[in-house]
Amino acid sequence: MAESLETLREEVLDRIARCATEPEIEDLRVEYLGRKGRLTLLLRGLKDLPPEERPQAGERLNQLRRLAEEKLAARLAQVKAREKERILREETVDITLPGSRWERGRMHPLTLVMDEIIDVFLGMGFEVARGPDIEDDYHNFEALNMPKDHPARDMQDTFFVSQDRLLRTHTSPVQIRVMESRRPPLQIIAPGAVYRHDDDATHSPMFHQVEGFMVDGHISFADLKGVLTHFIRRIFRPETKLRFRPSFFPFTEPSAEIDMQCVLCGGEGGKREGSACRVCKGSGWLEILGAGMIDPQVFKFVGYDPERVSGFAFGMGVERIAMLKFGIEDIRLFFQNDLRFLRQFV
Ligand code: 2NM
Repeated sequence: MAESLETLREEVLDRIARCATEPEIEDLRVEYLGRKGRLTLLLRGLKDLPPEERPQAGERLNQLRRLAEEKLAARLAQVKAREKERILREETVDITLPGSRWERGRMHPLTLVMDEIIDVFLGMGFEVARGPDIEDDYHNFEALNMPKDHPARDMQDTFFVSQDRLLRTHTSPVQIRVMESRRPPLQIIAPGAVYRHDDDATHSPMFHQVEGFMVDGHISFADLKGVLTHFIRRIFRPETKLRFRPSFFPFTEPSAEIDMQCVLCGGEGGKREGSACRVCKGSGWLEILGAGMIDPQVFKFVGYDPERVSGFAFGMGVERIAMLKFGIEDIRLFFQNDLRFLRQFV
């Protein structure tokens, strides 16, 4: 007994000393000191010894048990302390390292131009109105004096969502909705995305318009000219000249297309010098706006008396203005999200 206890003592101390992790220590504790542990069983087996041997054997077993408990606790503390040191050593943060840069984003060129356009009209007392991208036939066509069989409907290559629902082909339906719900005097612009089945270097199936109108008792074509001339001269050069050409829209009468002097050649055209201007193809003029006096039929649709009110309306493509302002030749660049393109605008 004495000899085997000595062997056991050496074995326990040796195994404790070789424990390197908390789970190993716990396993060892269970193996020797648990309910069915080897030392526990030996203590329980004391009763089988001759009575005269029990006190001494009991004393020695208890000593060994206390020793094992002490050594396990000491080893546990040591392993924990080492682990803490390792964490402190390996998981330190070097606060003197340079930080990682935050990429600074930029405004999209269309957003820049859109905001600029809106600002000029806010400066003239216009309000901004918005409406749904998905419209019904009535607001997109019917109330704008384009009945089902109207040839002007063919001019629009419409994306239909269902029989009666479509992606708006212009923002004019916003103006209809404003006039339906409010009375003159009104000065409103409707900026937003519009959709047409069209896709090449100057046409995108989704693009942006700003349309607007002014309605009151005595609004004239002179008001139209004044507002749009001021607008163009704020967006482009202050001396820019405009040209009003007769045109046709179903929702305005009379209607006009408005040209401005070319942003590149300033109206020179360059034909006489032998090479036509790249931007205006030598004419000296660029088509930039459509406009007109709101047709009495449109007023009837929204419940206004055409005898008592008059107004003008206009529309423009934001991409076209941005392309002229920045000298961009392909509309698709706006939507490809190539950072080399997007980074060029402040
Ligand atoms: C244009 C050209 C001419 C226009 C008309 C209306 C409305 F709803 F008031 F009748 N909104 N926008 C209009 C008129 C739009 O875009 C080239």
